[in-house]
Amino acid sequence: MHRRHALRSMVLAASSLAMLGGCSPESDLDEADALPLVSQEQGERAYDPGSGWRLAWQDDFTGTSLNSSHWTVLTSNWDPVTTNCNFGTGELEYPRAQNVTVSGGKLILTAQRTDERPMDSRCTGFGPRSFYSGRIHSKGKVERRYGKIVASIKVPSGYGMWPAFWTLGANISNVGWPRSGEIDILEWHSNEPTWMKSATHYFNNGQRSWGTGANRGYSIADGFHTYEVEWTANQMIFRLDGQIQGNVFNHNEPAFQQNHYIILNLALGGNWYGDPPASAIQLPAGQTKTMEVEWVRWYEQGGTTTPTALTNPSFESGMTGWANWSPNGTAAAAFSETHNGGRTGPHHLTHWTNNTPFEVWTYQAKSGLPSGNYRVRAWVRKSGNYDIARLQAKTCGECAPVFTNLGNYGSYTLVETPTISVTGGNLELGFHTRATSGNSANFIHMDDVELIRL
Ligand SMILES: [Ca+2]
Repeated sequence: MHRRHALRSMVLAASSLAMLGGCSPESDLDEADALPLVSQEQGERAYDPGSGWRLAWQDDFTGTSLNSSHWTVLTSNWDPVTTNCNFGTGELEYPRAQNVTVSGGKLILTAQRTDERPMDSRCTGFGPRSFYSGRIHSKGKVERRYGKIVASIKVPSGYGMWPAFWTLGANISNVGWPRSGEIDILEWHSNEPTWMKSATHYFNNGQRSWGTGANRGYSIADGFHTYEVEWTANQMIFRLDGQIQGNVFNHNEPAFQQNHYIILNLALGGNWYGDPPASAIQLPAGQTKTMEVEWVRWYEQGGTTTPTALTNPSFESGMTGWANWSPNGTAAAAFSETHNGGRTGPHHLTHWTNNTPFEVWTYQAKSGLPSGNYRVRAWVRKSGNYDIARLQAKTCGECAPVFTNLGNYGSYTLVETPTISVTGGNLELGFHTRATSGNSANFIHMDDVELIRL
């Protein structure tokens, strides 16, 4: 049941390493440099996503109640989405509706100690909880993929406080954790109060975790800061206050090519703190701790995305519109078009090997494109080992490509390249693969290619 236990330890370790390594430009600030609390306050709408980003969804927490078309409030220490007790981490709180309020333009999650011994009947083996607190999620209501997910949040200080702003893959009820994927944008731990701790958790031949952090140089608790992930098809960048950045996470797992939903919660204790007793938590009876959220926003890349017409993008007309480049004539051993299992229509493109080494670049050349920023998208299934497996684009035959390395995807998965700037009107786009060994289990199926102008 403590399925997030190992990963939390890894997050802590990763963040600690980041501190020792001095990765952050702020990490050498000492106590004398600490700024007064008031300067930490961020004004409403102080955040600028930068050019090229369009607001796709937001909640400003106006009015006097939570927007139920955006959020579901948890009212138990049993989570019906992930079907676990105490959220798999041994947290000490019992979420309930009256500890989730909206006022003054903010969401307020309030924690308080209780001796009422609340406990869900499905969690009797875990014993009663010692605190009430607030926890909301957007599952089934706000689920999106990619973009910038940002919030302005004030986390409470004190030993045992575990506020979090994070996501889970929307398919978690079907595939479970960690196959669903998890993006921890902000977690806060009182032992390292200057740090925004960020992490990802996913499955790739077992449970994998990756962690980073961004260091403000003074405690980020008790003041508003913006916490952000910039998530594309192949990369995540985590930022504190729009500027302080941890390491970059490169990925191509299916977990991060699908919709995620948002979770905001204020946990207490649990395994990230080494499972302390309730008596150790710095929240006396009769007092409260609050996690406050001014706004949450989800930005999309691009102003309006404009599809550009391609010839035969779904391979329903053979190889019309597509060319193959291959060194040493190896493409014949590698390239085929099959009639089985197209994502749309009966046909798709296949690159595969039957133990014969090959390399092939199947591409469509476009000319006369309006100058601008473009991305290529396609749906891919893939299995086996390749030396090169890329969806890529380049502005001339000898130009350096932008590309996304393809992961292994059991079902058709939408992938996209990084942005490429086109100024001369020309673009070559498609799939570049190379394999030196393998068998019939080595295949890539590709279908429904799109060229998008941002
Ligand atoms: Ca097709």
